[in-house]
Amino acid sequence: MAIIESINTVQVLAPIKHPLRTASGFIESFPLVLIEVLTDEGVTGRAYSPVYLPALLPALEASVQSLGQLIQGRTLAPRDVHAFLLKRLRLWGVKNTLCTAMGGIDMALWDAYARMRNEPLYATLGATPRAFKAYYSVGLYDADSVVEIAQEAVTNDYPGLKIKLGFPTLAEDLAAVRAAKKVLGRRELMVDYNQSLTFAEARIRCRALDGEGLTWIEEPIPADDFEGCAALADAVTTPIQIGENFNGPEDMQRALQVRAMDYVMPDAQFIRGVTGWLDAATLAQGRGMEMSSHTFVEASAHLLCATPTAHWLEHMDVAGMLLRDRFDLVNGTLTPPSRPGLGLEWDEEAVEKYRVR
Ligand code: SMN
Ligand code: MG
Repeated sequence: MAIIESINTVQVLAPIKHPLRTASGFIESFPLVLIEVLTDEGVTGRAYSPVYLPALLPALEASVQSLGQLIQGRTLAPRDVHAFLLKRLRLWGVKNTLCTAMGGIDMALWDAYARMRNEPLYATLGATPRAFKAYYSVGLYDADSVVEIAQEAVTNDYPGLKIKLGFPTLAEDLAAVRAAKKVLGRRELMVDYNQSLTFAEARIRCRALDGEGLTWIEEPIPADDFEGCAALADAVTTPIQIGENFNGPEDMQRALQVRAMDYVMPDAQFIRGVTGWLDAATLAQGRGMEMSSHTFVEASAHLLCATPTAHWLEHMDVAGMLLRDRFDLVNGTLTPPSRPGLGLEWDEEAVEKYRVR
C-alpha cells in the first residue's frame, strides 16, 4: 500500500463566466485551494476546496496544510484516514473551513487511491458511468435580465435552469420566475433564496410560488433551522431543497429526522468528500429521497453514479478554467470521464495566471 508523503496547495481566484449575485452575498471569482496529495509510489491525487471570501484563502490553505501534517506517513487508505482525522479533531469538531479542508483532502486521497488502481473513481466505488441531467446554475436576475440567461440555457440545451431569488418584493420574484419560464418552455426551473427570508416571509413567498411549476425552492430560510424548514415544507406544495450547508452527513441525518426537506443536495466538500458523500447517499436511499449535487461538477459526476437516488447534477463551472481536460456536457447531460481517478489535471499556465501570490 502506498504511503502519503506530502500535500501541496495553491491558492487561486478561479474565473467564472458570470459573477454570482445572490440575496445573501456576491461571488465575482471563486476562491479555491488546489490540493495535491503526493505518495511514495509517485502517484498524485488532486482535488480542490472552496472558501467564501478571498480574504479567507490563507486560512483555508493553512487548514489543508495542518490536516496534511497530521496524515503524513499514513497509509493511503481514504476511509481509515477519514476516521483517524474525525477522531483526532473530535474535541472541537470539524466545521466550516476545516470541514471543506477535510472534504478536499478526502477527495484528493480517493483520487490517488483510484489512480493507483488505474481506474476512474466511479469504478473504484463499484459503480458504472451514467449520464446525469445537468441544470444551469446562475445568479439573481430580474424579469428583464433573466431572459438572456434563460436563453443561454436553452441554446446550450440544458434540461433545467436554477436562478436565485430574494428581491425586495414578492412581485419581483414572481416576475423573474414567469419571465424565465416563458423562455424555458418545458425545461425545468429551480429557484434558490440562499437562506435570505424570515420564516413568515418565506411562507408567503413560497405559497405564492406554488402553482408556478417550479422543480424546487432551495434554502428559503436559514438552512440550519431544520424545524423551520420542516414547517415550511409542510405548508408548501413545491418541494423544498436544502443540503449545501450540511457540515458532514451527521447534519443530514438530523435534518432527515425532522423531515426538514423534500429533496437533498449535499456539497461534495462540505459533506466531507467522497467518504462523507457515500454515507449521505445511504441516508438518502434509506429515506427514498432524491439527491442532487452542489457545485464541484467533476467529483459530483462520479459520486452521483454511486448514489441510488441520484437526481440532478448542478452545473456551476467553478474550476473549469483551471483544468487541462474539460468536463463537457453532451445533450444537457454530464457523464464522468473514464480517465483514472476524478480525471482532473491542472492547466499549469492557467493556474499560474490565476494563483494568488
Ligand atoms: C451557491 C452558493 C455558494 C457557492 C456556490 C453556489 C448556491 C447554489 O447556493 O446552490 O448553487
Ligand atoms: Mg444553493
